[in-house]
Amino acid sequence: MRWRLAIFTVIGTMLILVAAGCGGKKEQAPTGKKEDKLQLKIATMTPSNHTYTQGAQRFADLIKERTKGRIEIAVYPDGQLGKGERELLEALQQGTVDLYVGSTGPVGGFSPSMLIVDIPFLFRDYDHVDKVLDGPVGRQLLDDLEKANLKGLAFWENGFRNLTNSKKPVKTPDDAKGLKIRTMENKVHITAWKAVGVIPTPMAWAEVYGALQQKVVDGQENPLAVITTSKLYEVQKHLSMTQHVYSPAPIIMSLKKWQALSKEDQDLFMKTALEVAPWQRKLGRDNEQKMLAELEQKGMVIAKDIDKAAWQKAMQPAFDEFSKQFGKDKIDAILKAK
Ligand code: EAX
Repeated sequence: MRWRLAIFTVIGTMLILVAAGCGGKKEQAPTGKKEDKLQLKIATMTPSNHTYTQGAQRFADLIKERTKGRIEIAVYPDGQLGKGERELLEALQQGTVDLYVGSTGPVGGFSPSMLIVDIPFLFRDYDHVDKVLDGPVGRQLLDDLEKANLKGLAFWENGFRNLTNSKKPVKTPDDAKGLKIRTMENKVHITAWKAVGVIPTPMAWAEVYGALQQKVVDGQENPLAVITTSKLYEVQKHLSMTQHVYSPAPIIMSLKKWQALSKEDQDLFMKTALEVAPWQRKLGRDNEQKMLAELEQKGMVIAKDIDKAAWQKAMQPAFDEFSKQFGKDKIDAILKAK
């Protein structure tokens, strides 16, 4: 009898040990540890050789190098992930696209405070731009994006915007009266062009080349880097160097995706985006003369000696209306930035 009890005791003990052992082998859930690989997508509306996309590629290369390949960011230029910048920003909010580099034009529709940068003739020159956008005013505008489920990392550059058209030489605001000009989906731009006396036609960027080609609109306005790399010289004859608005180009991340990063990775993304900013801005600034020469060589007729004071006066109603909306203190903080 005793020996039976001993056998049952040994078997029971073994069964308990085996059960405990199996239970301990549960699959380990992913820990989100450093070694977990992460693949992200960054989108631009402009071609591979445009400064947005060159900056995006440099950002991606640095992140891959600094995380030893753990984080890989694929660059999608040319509107591959959306037909316009507004659609890309909506995709960031949903988390279907992770990062974006693009004009502030449509951003004001998501974060109203950003509209201030699109006020005509607000920025004097590049030195003034850098002082404002790399200072507290710029940082606040980027931080305000969080209310729209977007994470603003840094201000990169689109550039000073110039008017093009297919109809006639335009030097003064009166020359532009009656032209149908495509604008960004931005109420400051629309107000400014209405004040000049043109017919503003807001449109997503992907539709602009075709609209110019089919003469649905007579003209558009963009910095030289966009005019050259998007080959607008193929559908536009006249360039007027109005430089009427400075267009920043923030690099923005989906807030959802930002919050999923470790603090260490968040610091790396922010540091790298800020580090790429001067490098990306320099690409456009250093090549302005080269781009002008290219556009002339491609057959564009360029009005360079523009009376900017006349354009500033013509767009003053937009300046006045939006200065009131934003408040004199905010406008002065920009105008007086040292
Ligand atoms: O961001 O929509 C525009 O005119 C923008 O400047 C262009 O897509 C580059």
